[in-house]
Amino acid sequence: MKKLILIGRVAAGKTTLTQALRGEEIKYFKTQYINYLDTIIDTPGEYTERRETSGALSLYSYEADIVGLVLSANEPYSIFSPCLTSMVNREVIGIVSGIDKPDANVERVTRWLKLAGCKKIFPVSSITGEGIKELLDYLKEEGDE
Ligand SMILES: Nc1nc2c(ncn2[C@@H]2O[C@H](COP(=O)(O)OP(=O)(O)OP(=O)(O)O)[C@@H](O)[C@H]2O)c(=O)[nH]1
Ligand SMILES: [Mg+2]
Repeated sequence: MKKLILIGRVAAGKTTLTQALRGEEIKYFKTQYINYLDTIIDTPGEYTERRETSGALSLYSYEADIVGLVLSANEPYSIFSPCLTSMVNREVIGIVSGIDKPDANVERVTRWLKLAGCKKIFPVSSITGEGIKELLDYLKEEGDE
């Protein structure tokens, strides 16, 4: 599987998505530091939110094949600035998380991720499992089962 780094604000759903992609039990786990797993790099939301640490994430992205910008479907605004993807020389995909939420607005969040520069968008719910297979298929490499 291609290595994916997940970037997004606190509570965007990165760790829950990591568990869903890995077929693990879904349980709350606060990310306190960069969790470097075999196929996924899960980052703490504070790294994205704080100016002092957000630059480090572009350096970490060089250790991944694909960068995933995670934005929850019920976000009232986007923390990803327009054309942000030009900061890294990796493919950057947009992940709309929590599409099962009652106040989800997938269309609006998709627009924000496209504005940030993401060409491909994956709407997912780590709780219902919707969209997880599509994302896994995208990350699949030859020889993966
Ligand atoms: N309804 C719903 N809730 C979700 C989904 N994904 C995550 N959540 C909830 O959102 C909360 C935060 O999820 P996390 O996965 O811990 O968020 P995170 O982005 O890893 O947050 P940090 O580790 O703080 O950066 C948890 O209570 C999850 O249960 C989803 O797809 N649907
Ligand atoms: Mg987390």
